[in-house]
Amino acid sequence: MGGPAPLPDLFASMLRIRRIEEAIAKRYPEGEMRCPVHFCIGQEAVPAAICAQLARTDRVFSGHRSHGHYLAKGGDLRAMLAELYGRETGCARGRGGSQHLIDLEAGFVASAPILAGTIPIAVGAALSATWRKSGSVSVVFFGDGATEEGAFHESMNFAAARRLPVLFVCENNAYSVHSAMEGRQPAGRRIADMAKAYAMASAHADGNDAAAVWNAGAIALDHVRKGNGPYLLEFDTYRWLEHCGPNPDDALGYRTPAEIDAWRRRCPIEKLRRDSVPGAAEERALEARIAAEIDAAFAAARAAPFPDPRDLGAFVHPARS
Ligand SMILES: Cc1ncc(C[n+]2csc(CCOP(=O)(O)OP(=O)(O)O)c2C)c(N)n1
Repeated sequence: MGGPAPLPDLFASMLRIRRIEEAIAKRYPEGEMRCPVHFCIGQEAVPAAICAQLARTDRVFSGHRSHGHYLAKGGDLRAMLAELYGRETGCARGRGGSQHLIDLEAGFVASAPILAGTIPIAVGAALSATWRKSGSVSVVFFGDGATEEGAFHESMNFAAARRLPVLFVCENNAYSVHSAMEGRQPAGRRIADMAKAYAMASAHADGNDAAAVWNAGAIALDHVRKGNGPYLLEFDTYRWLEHCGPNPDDALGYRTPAEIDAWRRRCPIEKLRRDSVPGAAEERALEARIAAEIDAAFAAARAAPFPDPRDLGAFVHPARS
């Protein structure tokens, strides 16, 4: 791995995530997906360009906004959609919904909506990787809001003290639900700079520029893989839709129309399209492939059985006999 960013592959990965989420958003009002859904439309460059540099055996963790991370790490689309539809064939057997994606074969270990909840779990997985000498790294994705949880700081401290192979990836979209960064944190503070408090390496880059994300990720992963300890990456990006749900929320007033417009013009997919990655004919073929994959996955999910109500207590703790 390493080398220059494979822009056509990153474009394909970002476009696939975008089209899958658009299809979910379109069908969500039908009321058949009964779980809350947090979309990452507008934020696709970070999952695509970081996960493209990971081995299958590297382990990824995420939070409530996890579709992009799951898909970019190679998670099974059919199992993800079946999960959103609450079906037995879902990746969490229909018990978890959008916020509890998992695909162990793909190395996507967990997503969970308790803010910052998977950060210490990723650190624990890295500790176990060092004990087992497996050589795998833990990568955990989270938002700016999660950095305001104590678990984030405890995890950073422990990972740094033990020089664990963890890549912390903060997708800073400047909002925690409807609260802007300005109202939550001191002016001018960079999340990446917080790593200094733990003597940890860090960097900050444009999260809507796939090549910039790739390059920052390559440096960070090289550092982690060489046993130099953890690394914190902060990427600026922007959520296009409402915090939770399939609609724009431009009318709510917590974000200005000028800000929303400016970020829409910084679409990570458009950026590569402007740079002619890929050509128009290739893009048409790619769109057709993605559309066919999405149609088949929705059809399979909607045809799949629901879990047997008698199994309601299975797979939860404590298990019912
Ligand atoms: C411990 C905890 N506190 C509060 C919440 C409610 N909550 C869900 S998402 C969220 C904001 C998340 O913001 P951020 O981490 O920046 O991620 P983003 O939604 O912007 O991707 C909050 C406060 C929660 N899920 N868990």
